Amino acid sequence: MDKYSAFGLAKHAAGYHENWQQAWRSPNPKQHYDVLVIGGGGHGLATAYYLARNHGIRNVAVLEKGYLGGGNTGRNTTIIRSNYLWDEAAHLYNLALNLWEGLSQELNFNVMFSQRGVLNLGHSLQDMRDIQRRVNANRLNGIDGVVLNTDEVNAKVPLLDCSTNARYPILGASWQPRGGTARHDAVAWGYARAADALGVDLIQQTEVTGIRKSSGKVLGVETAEGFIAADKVACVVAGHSSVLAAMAGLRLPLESHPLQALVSEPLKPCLDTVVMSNAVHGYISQSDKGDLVIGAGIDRYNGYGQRGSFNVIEHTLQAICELFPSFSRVRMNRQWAGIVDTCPDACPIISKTDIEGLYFNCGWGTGGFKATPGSGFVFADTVANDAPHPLAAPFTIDRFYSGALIDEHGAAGVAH
Ligand code: FAD
Ligand code: PYC
Repeated sequence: MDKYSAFGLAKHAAGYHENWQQAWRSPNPKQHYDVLVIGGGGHGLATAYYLARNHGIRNVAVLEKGYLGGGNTGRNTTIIRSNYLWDEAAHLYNLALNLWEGLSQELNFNVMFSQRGVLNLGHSLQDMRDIQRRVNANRLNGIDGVVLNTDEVNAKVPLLDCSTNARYPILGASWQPRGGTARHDAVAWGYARAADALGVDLIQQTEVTGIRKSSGKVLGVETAEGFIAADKVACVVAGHSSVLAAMAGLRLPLESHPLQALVSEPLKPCLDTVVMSNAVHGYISQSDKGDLVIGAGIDRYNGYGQRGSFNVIEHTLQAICELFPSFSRVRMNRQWAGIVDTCPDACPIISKTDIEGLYFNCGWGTGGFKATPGSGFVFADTVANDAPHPLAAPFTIDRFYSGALIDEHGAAGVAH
C-alpha cells in the first residue's frame, strides 16, 4: 500500500523517472549542412528522415523555432483519409495512407494509427451526387470507399440524429474504412527519433530569421545563434510559409488563417469512427482518452495569433449539437488554434523555386496531417534529386502560371 500514500507517491515520482533514455540528441549546429530543413513539424521531420533513409543524405539538420511538433502537428484533430477527387491528389494522399499503415513498424514507435473509418455526411441531393461522384473516382484510383444510406449511417453511429426532423437531414454518407486517426505528438516524436538515429541533427528553439543567397543560389540561413551554411534549404513551416518566402524575396499564393479545435471532458467510449459534415459544418471523433475532439472551419481573417474567435467556437458547437443532440450537455475542456496556409485550389505546393537550392513544401491548409508520411517521402525525393518526385510534379508552383490547378475544395470540405 506504501506506493499509494503521499510519501509513496512522492518516492515513486522521484524514484522511477530517473535515467530515461534520451529520445534524440540536442547537438549544437554544425557550420555547414548538405540540407537544412526549416520547421520541426511532422512534415519537416519526415522530410529529414526520408532524406537520410531513402537517399543516404545524412548531413542534415532540422531547425525549429519552438519545440518539435509544437505547430499544427500538435494542434490538429488528426483525421486521416485519402478520399480526394482528382487523380493527382488521390495518388498523393493514398501514398500517405499506405505509409501510415506501416509507420509504427517502420519507425519502431507506436504512432497509434487507428483505422476506425471516416464518414463524410450528405445532407442534400447535391451532396449525395457529389459523394457518389467522389466515391466512384476514388474506387477507380484503388481507394476504398462506399456510399451509405441513412439507415446504414445510423447503424454505424447510433448517437447521430438521423431523423427527418433534423434541420439538415442526413441522406447518407461516404465511408472510407481505411481512414481514421493517429496520435499527433507520437508522429513527430517517431520521425524525430528515427531521423536522429540516422544522424540528422534536430535543433530546437532556433528561429530562422533570414535566408542568405547570392547570384540566384541559396547559401544558408540566419538564426539568432548565427549563420548556418547549407547547399540546400527546404522550408516546411506551414502557416509561416509566406514569412519564410519573403525572407528569400519570393511571394507564394497562400493565405494564413487560424484554425481552431476543441476537446471535451472525457466520456465513456461512445463514438468509434470519425464523422464529418460539410453542410452542418463540423467534424468529431473520440480520442482514446475519451475526449470528444471537435473542429470546423477556419477563422476567415488572416493572422498569426494562435487563438481564434469565439463566434467560430459557437458555430462549431451548434453544428455538433445538431448532429449529436445527446452531446449538448457535454462540457468543453480546452480550445486552441493553429495557423494554416491555404492555397487557392486547396492543394499543397511541393516545389523547387527560382532560387537554386531553395525548396518549399506548404499550402496543406487544414488537411496536411493525413499527408505527413507521403509529404515527407516525396519532398525528400524532390530535394535530393533537385527534380519533382512524379507524385509531386502536379503540385509545383508552376501550376499557378500554367493554370493547371487541382481544385480539391470539395474534399478539403469542412475546414476550408
Ligand atoms: P507544423 O506542424 O506547423 O510545423 C511547422 C513548424 O515550423 C512549426 O513547428 C513552427 O514552429 C516552425 N517554424 C515556423 N517558422 C519558423 C522559423 N522561422 N524558423 C524555424 N521554425 C519555424 N490535417 C489533417 O489532415 N487532418 C485534420 O484533422 C486536421 N485538423 C486540423 C486542426 C487544426 C486545429 C489545425 C490547426 C490543423 C489541422 N490540420 C489537419 C492540418 C494539419 O495540422 C497541417 O496541415 C499539418 O500538421 C502541417 O504539418 P507541418 O509539419 O507542415 O506544420
Ligand atoms: O482534412 O480531413 C481533413 C480535416 C479534418 C479536420 C481538419 N481537416
